[in-house]
Amino acid sequence: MRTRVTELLGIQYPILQGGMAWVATAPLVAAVSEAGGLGIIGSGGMTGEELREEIRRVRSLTDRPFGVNLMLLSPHIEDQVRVVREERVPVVTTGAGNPGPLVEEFARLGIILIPVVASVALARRLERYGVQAIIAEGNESGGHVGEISTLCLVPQVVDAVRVPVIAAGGIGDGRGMAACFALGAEGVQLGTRFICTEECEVHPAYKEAILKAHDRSTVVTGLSTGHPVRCLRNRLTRKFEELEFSGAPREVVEALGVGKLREAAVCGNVEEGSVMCGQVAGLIRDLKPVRKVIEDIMQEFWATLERLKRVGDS
Ligand code: TUI
Repeated sequence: MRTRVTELLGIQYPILQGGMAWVATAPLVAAVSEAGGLGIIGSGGMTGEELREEIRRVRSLTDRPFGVNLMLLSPHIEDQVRVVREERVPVVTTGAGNPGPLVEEFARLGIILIPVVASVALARRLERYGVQAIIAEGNESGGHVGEISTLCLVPQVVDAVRVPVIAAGGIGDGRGMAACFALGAEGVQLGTRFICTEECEVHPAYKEAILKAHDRSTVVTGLSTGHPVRCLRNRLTRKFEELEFSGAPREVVEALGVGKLREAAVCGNVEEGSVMCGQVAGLIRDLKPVRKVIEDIMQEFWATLERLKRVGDS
């Protein structure tokens, strides 16, 4: 399969694995790249030197292209940028902010920078800066979210820019991928689907919680802080709701979230921790190897296109 995304990244399938903090570590990243997609390290929560170790761990497992996601709100962002530069990581994705100041330097070093955006305005601005592709992420996604749904955001970004657009948010199978291609995307990024894989190192209780989830299991907390986060409804999110509805000051609401993703992802505390995942959790019913996830998505993608060709035939 060839799209501008497979050509740009040198990969077999236009499938990226979201760079999820505390979740997307070397075994998952390498497995996705080995299976023909693009694995991406989630650097949020890592120091610069921890990131360097993770990059080297990926390189010990695969020779294929891979990426690093830089969470722009990370307290270690400057060190992480230095490490990415020194290690000559082939691809960098960014989230939760505007990576404008990095574009020129990364281009000079041959590092492909693909920002995640949640609005048309930022997509336009970053194209002017010179990024080579854009990930348009809808509000269905897990973790830090924007306001616009994937169905509405992706075609608006596709119409606004000339660079290839990768769709993210709400994609869990080949039907979702086909839907995004119908909107004009040339690649997809999936996070939640890759959590429920054998290779993902997240705590087993985190995977179990996603497998048990249904369509209405996720909520967005932290809207009042300006940093909204989608995660599974649990004791922690009920505390967030109480605080936010009672009009607690921003710092108090923000303090409740500190360290909670690690609490769920590493310690497996899925009641008091933040189980970040997308609305697509309700669609994910099985835990399987990464290679099978990618094969099944591609098989269903082609079957969907065939089915659509026959729409209207009696
Ligand atoms: O970054 C994400 N998702 C994330 S990051 C994360 S780590 C975390 N850990 C603890 C608490 C909270 C978060 C978990 N999930 N997705 C990419 C994304 N970026 N979605 C939306 C945006 C975004 C939003 C606003 C990108 C740019 C933006 O622009 C603001 C500006 O400066 O114009």
